Amino acid sequence: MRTRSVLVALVLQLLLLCASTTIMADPRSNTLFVSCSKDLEHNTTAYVPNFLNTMDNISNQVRTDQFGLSVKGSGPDSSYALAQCYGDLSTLDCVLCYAEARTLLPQCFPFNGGRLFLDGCFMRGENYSFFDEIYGWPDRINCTNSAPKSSAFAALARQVVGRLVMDASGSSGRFSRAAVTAGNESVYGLANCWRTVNASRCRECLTNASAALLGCLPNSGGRAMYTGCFLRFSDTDFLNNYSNGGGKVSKAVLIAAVVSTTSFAIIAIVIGTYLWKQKKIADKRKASVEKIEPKLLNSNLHFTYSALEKATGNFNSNDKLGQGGFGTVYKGVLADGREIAVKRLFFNNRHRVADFYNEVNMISSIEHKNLVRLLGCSCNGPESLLVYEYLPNKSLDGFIFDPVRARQLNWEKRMDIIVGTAEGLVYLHENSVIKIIHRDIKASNILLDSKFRAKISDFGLARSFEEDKSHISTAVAGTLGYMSPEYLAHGLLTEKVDVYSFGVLLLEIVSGVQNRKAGEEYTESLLTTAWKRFQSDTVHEMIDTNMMAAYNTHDRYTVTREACRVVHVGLLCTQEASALRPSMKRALEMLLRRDESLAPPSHPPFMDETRMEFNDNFDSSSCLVCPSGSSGASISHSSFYPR
Ligand SMILES: *[C@@H]1O[C@H](CO)[C@@H](O)[C@H](O)[C@H]1NC(C)=O
Ligand SMILES: *[C@@H]1O[C@H](CO)[C@@H](O)[C@H](O)[C@H]1NC(C)=O
Ligand SMILES: *[C@@H]1O[C@H](CO)[C@@H](O)[C@H](O)[C@H]1NC(C)=O
Ligand SMILES: *[C@@H]1O[C@H](CO)[C@@H](O)[C@H](O)[C@H]1NC(C)=O
Ligand SMILES: *[C@@H]1O[C@H](CO)[C@@H](O)[C@H](O)[C@H]1NC(C)=O
Ligand SMILES: *[C@@H]1O[C@H](CO)[C@@H](O)[C@H](O)[C@H]1NC(C)=O
Ligand SMILES: *[C@@H]1O[C@H](CO)[C@@H](O)[C@H](O)[C@H]1NC(C)=O
Ligand SMILES: *[C@@H]1O[C@H](CO)[C@@H](O)[C@H](O)[C@H]1NC(C)=O
Ligand SMILES: CC(=O)N[C@H]1CO[C@H](CO)[C@@H](O)[C@@H]1O
Repeated sequence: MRTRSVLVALVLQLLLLCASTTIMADPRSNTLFVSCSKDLEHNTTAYVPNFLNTMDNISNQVRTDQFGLSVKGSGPDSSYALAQCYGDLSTLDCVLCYAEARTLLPQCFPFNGGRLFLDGCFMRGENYSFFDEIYGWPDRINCTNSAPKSSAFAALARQVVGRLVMDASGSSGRFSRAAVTAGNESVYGLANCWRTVNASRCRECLTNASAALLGCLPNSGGRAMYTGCFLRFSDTDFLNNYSNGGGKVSKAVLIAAVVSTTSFAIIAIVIGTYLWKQKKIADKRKASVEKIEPKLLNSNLHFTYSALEKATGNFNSNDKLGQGGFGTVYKGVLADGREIAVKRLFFNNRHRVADFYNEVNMISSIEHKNLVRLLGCSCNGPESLLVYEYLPNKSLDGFIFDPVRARQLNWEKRMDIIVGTAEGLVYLHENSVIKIIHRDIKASNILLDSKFRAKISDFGLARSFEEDKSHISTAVAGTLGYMSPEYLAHGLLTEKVDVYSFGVLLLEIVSGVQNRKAGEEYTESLLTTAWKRFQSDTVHEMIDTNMMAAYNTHDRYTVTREACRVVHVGLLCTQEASALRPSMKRALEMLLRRDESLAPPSHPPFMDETRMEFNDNFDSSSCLVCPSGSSGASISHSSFYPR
């Protein structure tokens, strides 16, 4: 009898464990709709730090509350923002959905704001207080494409949607969910207003939205995306079995919890461990600041703020070399005549400063011919400054994407840049004392010295493997167009993220075309073009004509052959499955051993948001413009990719 009840308890706990794993089931982080504001931002220098601050603040709130609200600055450059997950997402799923939204919002720049509807969360930023708005011009309904449903379904849907509206506006979390079955028809739905909208306004928003949404019937479902609320119904169960923010606790969790109180202990331990880990990471960051500071101040890595102010002529805008994601770079000349580049960081708060010390401490110990040397920093002035060696020829993007300057980079030089960049990355991944994932490899981060040798710059985003290995990072940083699908969607960070970006870079160097320029998101990406050309044996058509013009017929043939091979390696590096991408070391070997055969890229690479259908089983032996080396799948996959 006793063993039996123990058994029953065990089974119940097992069931609960299953339930708690489905709690992390689906962040629904697919993008439904992005709408950028119509006004351009007013003053970049004032706006960007406010924006970054707001995002930081919201990230911290979302991690505990599934909701964040922040205001930074004043006047036309102020940054108001809000993020909220729908009430059926668990904390972890919410963080995942938010991480995706967080990478999308900067796409609206230089417009001063935008609204993002993901299937699991909402985010909005503006330069004014919009928190009680419920209507706006981008409000819309999106109906599911389907065959018409029965009139019984339509009647049930009307009833369910009506109830959702009443329940959500009456609940403290402004959220409600429903799963109702009548006869052989089922309707699932959720309604959510932003927490800044009061009950009566919430009801108004949802009432208006529901009236429009029910116009989708007799289709099987639809979504209403309004400035102040979100409403969805469907004939399939898209809901997560988790509830927060005043909604109803899902039945499965409720029953299990009532029957077995020990289950609470399990939940408590799981949540406790999670919070404890988070706190430990935060503590570690804090501790590292306090530990490094005195060491740095006494070392020759330290520059005084006034010396750097003087060297750059008070950060004279004529000496501005460029602007990166984390700061503006100026040219400077020190009192002893040394030329330097000074990076003036946007941020200056505690958390960011920790990263900053991290960068200085880590990179100053790293030296390689293909990495920009960090000479030191100014850490105790009014701003955080990094001091780098100065490179006269600026960055690769200034050459390959410019029709005139592109001619200065013939194929031999481009090949040297490719190999140099690969060597620098191999060093970061495999040889240095601390392994580093760069995270932001792109043409503008490849600087060129006076002999056009490649030097990788901007380690601002680099972290050591130890702390962040495959860790879900809420501060997903990087540049769209170069970001691998797993990093973009899930913040999953491995060295394969750099391999992917490197692959994109290879295609850009060969073609002289930038992968995806801001504001042109719906044009075909370079990756798509390369993949199609590879399949139709027309890779030679994408080679930069500005570069080819200088070659005679015979040399053209050689260059075409090599460029084709580089495109092939680029496609291998950008395969959707990160496990199939080669390591940087392997990619370098492929580039150097020019007569080794390469396997065909086995999976279509990630292409924009929509996954496109491609013919996977093309005949690789017919790759006419890649006469030797590039074609043929003589090497099996297992020997090809070291495990
Ligand atoms: C932009 O803002 C910065 C910092 O507040 C200020 O120094 C600068 O003068 C402003 N520029 C313009 C064009 O208003
Ligand atoms: C975040 O923003 C909110 C609202 O503007 C503010 O009350 C709060 O103090 C901020 N928190 C931090 C850590 O800056
Ligand atoms: C927001 O920015 C726009 C464009 O820069 C400006 O015209 C407007 O006055 C700003 N709004 C507020 C409330 O400052
Ligand atoms: C509706 O949603 C589908 C799939 O999410 C999308 O392809 C389509 O463009 C959307 N339509 C509108 C009008 O937003
Ligand atoms: C439910 O039953 C009705 C009639 O009994 C039928 O017309 C309808 O197709 C059924 N729906 C489903 C989803 O099976
Ligand atoms: C709700 O907010 C609106 C405007 O945002 C206001 O006019 C109304 O009085 C508020 N209602 C309640 C009950 O607070
Ligand atoms: C719904 O929104 C439209 C457009 O903003 C507005 O004209 C209408 O009065 C609203 N209807 C209700 C019932 O609030
Ligand atoms: C939620 O739980 C119900 C059973 O209570 C199950 O049928 C359904 O598939 C679950 N939904 C999800 C999304 O896990
Ligand atoms: C385009 C460009 O700036 N090229 C320069 C690269 O560096 C060498 C040496 O400093 C200069 O001579 C080139 O003009």
